[in-house]
Parts: sequence; structure tokens; C-alpha cells
Amino acid sequence: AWKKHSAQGFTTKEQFEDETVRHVETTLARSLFNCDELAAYSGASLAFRDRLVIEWNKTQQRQTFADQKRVYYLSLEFLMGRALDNAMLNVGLKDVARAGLKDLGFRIEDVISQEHDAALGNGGLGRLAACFLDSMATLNYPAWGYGLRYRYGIFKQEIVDGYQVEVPDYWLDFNPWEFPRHDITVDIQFYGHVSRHQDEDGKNVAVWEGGEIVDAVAYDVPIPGFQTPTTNNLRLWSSKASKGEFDFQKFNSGDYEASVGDQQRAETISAVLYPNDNLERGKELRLKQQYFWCAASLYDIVRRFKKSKKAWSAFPDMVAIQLNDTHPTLAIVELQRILVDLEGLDWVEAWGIVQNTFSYANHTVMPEALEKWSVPVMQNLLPRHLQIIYEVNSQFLQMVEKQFPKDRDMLRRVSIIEESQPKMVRMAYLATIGSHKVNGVAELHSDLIKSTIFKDFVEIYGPDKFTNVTNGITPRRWLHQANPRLSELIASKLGGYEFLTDLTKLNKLEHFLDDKDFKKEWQEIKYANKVRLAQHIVNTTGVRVNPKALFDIQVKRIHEYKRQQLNILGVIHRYLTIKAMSAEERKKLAPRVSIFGGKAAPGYWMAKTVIHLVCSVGEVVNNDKDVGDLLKVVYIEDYNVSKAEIITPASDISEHISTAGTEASGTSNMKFVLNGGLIIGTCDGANIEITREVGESNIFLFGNLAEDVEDLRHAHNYGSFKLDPDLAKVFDAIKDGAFGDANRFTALCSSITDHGDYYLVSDDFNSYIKTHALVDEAYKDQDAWLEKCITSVSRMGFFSSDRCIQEYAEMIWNVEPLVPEQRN
Ligand code: 26Q
Repeated sequence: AWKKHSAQGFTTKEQFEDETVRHVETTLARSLFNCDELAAYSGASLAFRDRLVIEWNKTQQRQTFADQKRVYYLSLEFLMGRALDNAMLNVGLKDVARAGLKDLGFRIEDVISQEHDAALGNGGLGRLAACFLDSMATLNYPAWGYGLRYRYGIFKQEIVDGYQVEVPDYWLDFNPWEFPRHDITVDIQFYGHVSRHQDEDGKNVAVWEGGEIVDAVAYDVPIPGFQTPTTNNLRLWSSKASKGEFDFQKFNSGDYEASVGDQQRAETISAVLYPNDNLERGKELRLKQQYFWCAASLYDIVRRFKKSKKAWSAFPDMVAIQLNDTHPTLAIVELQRILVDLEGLDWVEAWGIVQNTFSYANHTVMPEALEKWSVPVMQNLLPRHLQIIYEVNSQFLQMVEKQFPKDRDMLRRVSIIEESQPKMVRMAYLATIGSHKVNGVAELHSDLIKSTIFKDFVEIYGPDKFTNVTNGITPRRWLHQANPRLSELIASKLGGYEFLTDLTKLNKLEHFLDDKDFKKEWQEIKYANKVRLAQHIVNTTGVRVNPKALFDIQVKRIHEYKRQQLNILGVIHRYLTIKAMSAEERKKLAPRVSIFGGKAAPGYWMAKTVIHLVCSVGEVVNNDKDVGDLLKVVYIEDYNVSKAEIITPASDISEHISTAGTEASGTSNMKFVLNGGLIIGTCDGANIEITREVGESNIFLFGNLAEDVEDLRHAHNYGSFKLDPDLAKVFDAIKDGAFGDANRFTALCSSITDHGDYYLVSDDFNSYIKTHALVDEAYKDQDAWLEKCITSVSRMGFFSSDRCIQEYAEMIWNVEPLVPEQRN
């Protein structure tokens, strides 16, 4: 008979209060009399954590006994944001908590905002991993995430005198959401050398010896599904000096200081997240991070498989490993090493198992973001892995040679080893050769990779190895949590919250396009969201913005290809236009607030210059009496997941204006439309599919197409560059010092005017300005605008990460959901 678990956790307000108070008084050893918001946050989190832990243990037990295939999602980034709000909503007890906290004298919003964001990622790729964890748990897939437990996440951004300043993000002071597993420790080897031995059967085996050992310690984070019985596990590895090594050295040399130094060197591996987004810089420590994490994860996965006592040939039937970009590619090599060197399988059988286990998602076509590692660096750090890579390459090239006899150039092009000085290992090729499926993240992007970086590989393997899975976002965080009032309004019309787990249900909203009360309430909610953002802006920047103005938002990592420079140059054009207008003309203009946010990689000088230009323009425009409310320009400091939850619901229009063919997908575009904002964008990434879904009349597209970019660039380089005349006026104003010392912006301007305008800012400028004029016009008809917004939201069902995960599960992973048996 089924027995109720002794600790089901609270369900009523009173029980929640009891649990929270108990944790404050005992777990935290604090008196209720000096219980501040932080203590209330801690107590409430521990109360919710207890609930999650019960489900988590049950889920893990169920998955162990189920004897079915699991997914392992390997990502160097998990941009999780806050956990408490999410946990409350997922277990369906936020209202209970709100009432309980109120009794205790707190506002739930203040308590929630005590939590430090878990910011273990840079941008889109890391947030995608977090959305996927949410969807996998919600859809009851037996899935684990594997990542690194960085001591410092992405830096905090301060804007000081209009410049970005980076501040370390030490986030682990008090983190109730992680469970250290000191008993789960893996020895990870680096450096050393390879020798050959005969085993008992006379077989020649490679042995990797010497070098140094670092310990990987597991920290587990529970990932609750939305109102499902599944709570999955995210396992993050932390580096520590190996106990054996540390003691041994101390003993050996008596040099205490040196061994403390060793200890610190070991801990450096998981100390900090590399803050580059879409830019690779071959630092040895980054390669160390990658191997440390891949080796620890693989050891864990293999150990779990071995408990099942199945034959190795069954490994791909029990294990699917998804590579989030090429960052975990060494996992491929590590599995081959385990199977051949440690488990004694023959090479060919092992390689078949490896290929059937792995799949690889590509997130970029841009050459500067493609990972390559120098052969000498790899030789030194991972000598055995380099040998395996050479062997894989040799067998691959033999196969290609048979298929394309005498095509020497083909062999040179597809070789894993680039014959440069020094030689380089091309990780995207290794990932492709070691996987059974490779996917891009939006249709255009998946087509582009097939015709560019993987063109030869499509010839070699045939087109079926390459596929598309268009990205998605979790509607739980990005609608229900970020925009609770809109979620509630939708639920009241659709008769419940089913749309949160089947987002296509939103299409029923189109039936309410004539419902006056519904529309009025929709508009009120948008306005309230804008008021909230305006409040945040005045609190943090001192700039007062009018919530009735059109909010025009671009928040994402700062990168030349994303073209924040196009946006700010357009804003300057608007400013100059306003300045040239008569008072009468100005009255007809729709007031605007241009909102920017996002971090620049600390070494990306041009991106930092863009931030400085935005701030400098804001300084001038916001204090110009001629302009008043007609234009305000603000930079929101330290854009992160929890800020996005405030910003996304407050947009009227958001900018997704990358040079066509450069943004693999984009996911904030989806978030903004799902929250009732419209988009101005280029025909790039997922914008194209958003257009297909919402209809061309509900999106503002502009600019050159991906297919024309190459020719335009070529033309620029052969003397036919013509600066757009409106843009020329903008540059004149900058050069005249209208926004402070012009020298600070020389390089930015000349990258466009003198150095080939690689990102086509000038080519797209006129189209961009004209399209913004259309936006102004459209916004004047508030009724028509509202109809566009509601229609768009109703057609966003496709962009749920649930759809996306189902596609991965069916087309790539071949895994089934696991739900508990019903027992009475
Ligand atoms: C690589 C080597 C060394 C150091 C850093 C890196 C590195 C780190 C992060 C390279 C790339 C990234 C991040 C890439 C990224 O976020 N790509 C985005 O992925 C999203 C999810 O698929 C897409 O929506 C975006 O279009 C894409 O830019």
C-alpha cells in the first residue's frame, strides 16, 4: 500500500509560516526580533527547498529504477537567475507564501528581490540552457544538466561617468539552492605523458601517466518542473586540490606555502566564468575548465551506466549527451579514451558508441566565435586526448579519401587539424564527426551552417545528419513569473492556465479581439509594467521617463554584429530631427524612450565605446529643454535575468537588428513578443519564423537580406562604399562635439566610414530610419497597435521551449518522459 511520505511539506499559510520561522530560528540561528528581509528570504527559501527536496529524491529514485534512457545536457553556462520565485510558482504555492510573508510583516516582492541572481552564463546560450532545464523537468524527461560551479559568475556592470566598470560577482555567500556532495569527488588528471604497455592478452594499450591531479566536487541544484512530479538535477563541478596530492607534497617537501599555492591553483579552475560572448580567445585555463568539467561529467555518467551491468553496446540506448555548442567537445574524446584505454573495447566499436551517444548544437556561424585550440597547448595539457584526436582524424580522412578520391583540397578543408602555425584543433569539426546529429538553432541559421562551415560535411555524411531545432523560451518564467497580471488575464479568458504548458492554446485569444474590457485591461497591464520600469529607471539613473511614451528597448550583450551602434546613431538622427522642428511640428510627434542595456566583454573595446556613446547621448538629450518628453535615452546598468523580468513586460517595441545572417536565433525577441510588445528587426535568426507566425503586418522588418550581405561587403572593399547622407549628418554632429569629446568616438565612426562597414550600418540606415517612422505612425493608432500586440501573443505558441525540447527528444535524443505510476 502506498504510504504518505512523512514530510510532504507545507500546504497552508500557517504551515508555511511555521516552517519559515523554524528555519530562521534554528537553521539560521536568528532571533525573530531582528528578522530582516534577507533573513525572511533565507527562511522562506529553506521552507520551499524542503518541499523540492522531497520531490527531487523521489524523482531520482524513480529514474534509477526505471531503467530507461536519460539525457545529459552539457553546458558551460546556465544563466538561471533567481530560484525562489520560480520554486513558489512551480509548486503552486506563491499565494500561500505571499499571505504568510504578509503575516510576518513582509512584502513578497521585497523578499524575492533579496536573492542574488545565479548568473553562470553570458547571454543567449546560457539562458537557453536554463529554459531547457525548466522544460525538461516540466515535460518529465529524465534529464541532468552538467556544468561548472563558478565562484564568480558574469561580472556586475556599473556605469561610472558613462563608462562600463566590471565588478566581481561573488554570489555564493548564502546559496540555499545548492547541495554540496563531498562524497562525490572525481580525480581529474592534467599534463603528464603517454606510454605504451602490453596487457595480459598481449594487446598494446596506452597509459596516461604523471602530471597533476585536481579534484572535482559535485554540487547539486534541484530543478523543479512546473506542477509536475519531476524535479531534475543540475550537477555543477567545483575544483579543489586533490587530497592525496596536497598531503603528499606537504609531506615530501615540507613546504607549506608552496602547497597552499597548489591548492589555490587547483581552485582557480572553477573560479570564474569567461565573460566573452561570441568571441573565442584560446586561453589555457579555459581549456582546463572544459576538460575538468567534461571528464568529471563523463566519469559520473559512465559510473551510473556501469551500475546497470549492461553491455557497452547498450550505452547509447541509456545515455544521450547533448553538447551546448563546441565547449564540451572534449567529452567526445574522453568517452573514446574511457572505452578504449580503460575498458578495453576495440577502437571501431568504441567509436560507434561515441557517435551514437553525442549530438551537437551549433550557436554561431561567425568565424571569430568558432573554437580552435592550439596543438602544442593541447599536447602539453592533454597528451592522450591529442593522440586520440589524431587517430579520429586519420580514420575520418581515410573515409573521405575513399569517397572523394584525389580531392586533396577537400582533405585539407575538412581535416580536424588546421595546418597553420601553430597547428590548431577545429572543435566544430571534431564535434560534428563525433556526433550522430548536428543542429542549428533557427531555420535560417541551420540553412546557413549547411552552406558555409559544414558544407563539405553535408557532402560527406549526407543532409540527414544536419537538422534544425528552432530555439524557444519557457513561458513559466517569461510570462507567468515576469508578467503575472498578463498571465492571469489570459487565464481568465482561456478558462485556466493550461496555456502555460501548451502554449499553442494562446491562439484562442484571437476570439477576444473585440472584447472591450479585455483590451482595456490588457492596456492597463502594459501601462502598469511601464510604470514599474520607469520607477526602476528613476531609482537607478535619476532620469524621469514618461510611461505614456513609446518604450523602445534593446537589451542584450553588446556586440558589433547586434548593432547597438545602429540604434544609437538612429537615436541621434531623431534628436537632430527634433531639434530642427518647429514647435508645431513637435506637437505631432510621439514621445519616445530609448532604453539600452547589456554588458560588453571587458576586453572588447569597441563595444565599450558604444556604451559610452549611448550614455553621452543620454546626457545631452535628457537635459535639452527643446526636447523634453519627446525623447529620453537611458542605459540600464547591469542587465541580467532578474532585470529582464522587469524590462521585458514593459516594452512597446524592442530592437533585434543584427546584420542579416549573424544572429543565430535570438531568444529575447520571443520574450518581448510573448509579453505583448512588437519588434523592429532584420530578417535574421528567429525573427524570420516570428514573422511567419505572427504575420508580416505585425512586425517591423527592415534592412538587407542575408543573401546580399556578402556582395555588399565585397563592394565596400572594392571602393563602392557610399555613406548614407542622413548618417553623414549624424557623424558630423558627433565630430562637432555635440556629445562630448569627439575623439572618443573616432574609431567607432571610422569603422563604418573608413574600414569597410563590415556590419552594414550605413547600408541599412535609411531603411532603419524609415521603419522607425512607420513605428511612430502605427503607435498613434492605439487601437490598431493593441490589436497587433494581442494577435502576436496569440500566435507565439511555437516558441515555447517545450516544443523545442520535444523536438530534441524525438528527433535527436530518442528519450521518453517518465511519470510515476498512479497508485491509490
Ligand atoms: C568560447 C571560447 C572561449 C571563451 C568563450 C567562448 C564563448 C562563450 C559564450 C563563445 C560563445 C558564447 C555564447 C554564445 C551565445 O550566446 N550564442 C547565442 O546563442 C543563443 C541561443 O542559441 C542564440 O539565440 C544567439 O543568437 C546566439 O548568439
